[in-house]
Amino acid sequence: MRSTRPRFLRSGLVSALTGLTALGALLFAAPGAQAADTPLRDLAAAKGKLIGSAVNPAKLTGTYGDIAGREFNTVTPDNAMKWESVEPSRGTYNWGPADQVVAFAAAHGQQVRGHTLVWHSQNPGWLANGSWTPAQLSTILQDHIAAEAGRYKGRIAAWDVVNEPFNEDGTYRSSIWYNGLGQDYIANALTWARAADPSAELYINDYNVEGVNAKSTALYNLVRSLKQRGVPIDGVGLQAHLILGQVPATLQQNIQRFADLGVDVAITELDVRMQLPSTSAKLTQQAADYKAVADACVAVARCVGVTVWGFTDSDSWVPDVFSGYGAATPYDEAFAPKPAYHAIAGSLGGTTTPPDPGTGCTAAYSVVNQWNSGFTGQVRISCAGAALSSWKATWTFGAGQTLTQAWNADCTQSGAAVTCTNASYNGTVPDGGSVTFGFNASWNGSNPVPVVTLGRTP
Ligand code: G2I
Repeated sequence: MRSTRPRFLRSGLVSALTGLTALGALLFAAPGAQAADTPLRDLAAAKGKLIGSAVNPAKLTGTYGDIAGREFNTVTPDNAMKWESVEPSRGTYNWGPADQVVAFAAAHGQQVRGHTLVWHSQNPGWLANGSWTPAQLSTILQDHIAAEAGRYKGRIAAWDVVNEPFNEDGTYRSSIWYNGLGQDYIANALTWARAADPSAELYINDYNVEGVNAKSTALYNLVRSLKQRGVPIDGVGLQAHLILGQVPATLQQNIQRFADLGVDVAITELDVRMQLPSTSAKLTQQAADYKAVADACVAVARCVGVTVWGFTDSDSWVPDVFSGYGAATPYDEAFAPKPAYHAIAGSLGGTTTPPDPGTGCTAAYSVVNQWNSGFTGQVRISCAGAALSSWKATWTFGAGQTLTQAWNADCTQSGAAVTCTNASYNGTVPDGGSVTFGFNASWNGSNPVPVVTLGRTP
């Protein structure tokens, strides 16, 4: 079985524990300090999953670069590896931006998802407007794949070799490739990609194939037939450009049926767009949608992970294309994590994020340090869309844990039930901001993460 999973460049679990210990020490030294949440990549790696984002190489500095490097264990160049970017005129290659993404990934111990070798869109004018015999077109395609996949040989974990080959009804999309070469352009592209980079996982990637429908069934039938013919195909990419509240009910079933064909599945371009302006209710629904997608991937062993198509609302294709829609990503335009971010973290097991329609805020619980008899916990309350005042966070310890000390909140425990109310100085969680409190507790045997419920004190 080919799989991207053994290729982690650092052990997520080990780095997560190392990071947690460091955070724990920080808290002991300065109990009032705000500690960061466990990065998504460490949570994902502990589950053997990938968590990624499309990235724009021109932006990989400052806060954008910090988040891209810290939170994700795979990156996909958003446009830099597309044909018009790398070969704007015939035989003249511009590798600069693509090289930047590959170098960034190497520096941050990340995989790269290559995107994309064969597509109907974003082709250079010389190619799209040329008139080619089938033999010429075939040579052009083979040369392009050999050049690009060859350049990055051994450095790309997975290639979206073929992008968006189907129409909504499951027929083949009319394109320069299908019209000129027939449906076997797909098999040939996969075969040439394997020859150029034998270690890369080879994918077909498409949108509106997340649930069981005519288009995903056409993709399913294609993959089955490619496998039967011995054509190299290792995975399918479900892009998942979704609309608020519309995660297909058959998502997990669909992932599973591809897995049962003997290929991997990746969620490759997740975003959840909403009609603007965003409200706390919409952000709560969006968090539930992100969680549903991540949960479906976590539930199927051959689902290798989830990549979001841009991690911040300031870097999303959505507002440019869907007028009046936006706010589709897990971070807002000012790089503050939204409820969707905490929902992904919750799905990956690190924190819990009950949607709280009453407050529009989320509470993220995490264990930031743990030793043989005790642990340090942290709860971060984040609000987006509305502020929260006079807050109360409650949970039930599931395995006999007992609070010994708390800071930045007044906490009491009665039996297994813990109630923490704000301290005098942090009773307001601003819209778009967060408040963090911490505690020490004892544990014995196991230390499961509880679900935190948010409320207001009377
Ligand atoms: O359309 C969303 C995605 C659907 N699946 C395939 C992905 O490759 C695709 O990504 C988007 C990029 O995120 C956009 O950034 O593909 C678009 C093109 O189809 C990209 O937009 C284009 C703009 O339309 C151009 O005006 C611009 O010059 O990006 C170009 C480069 O910045």
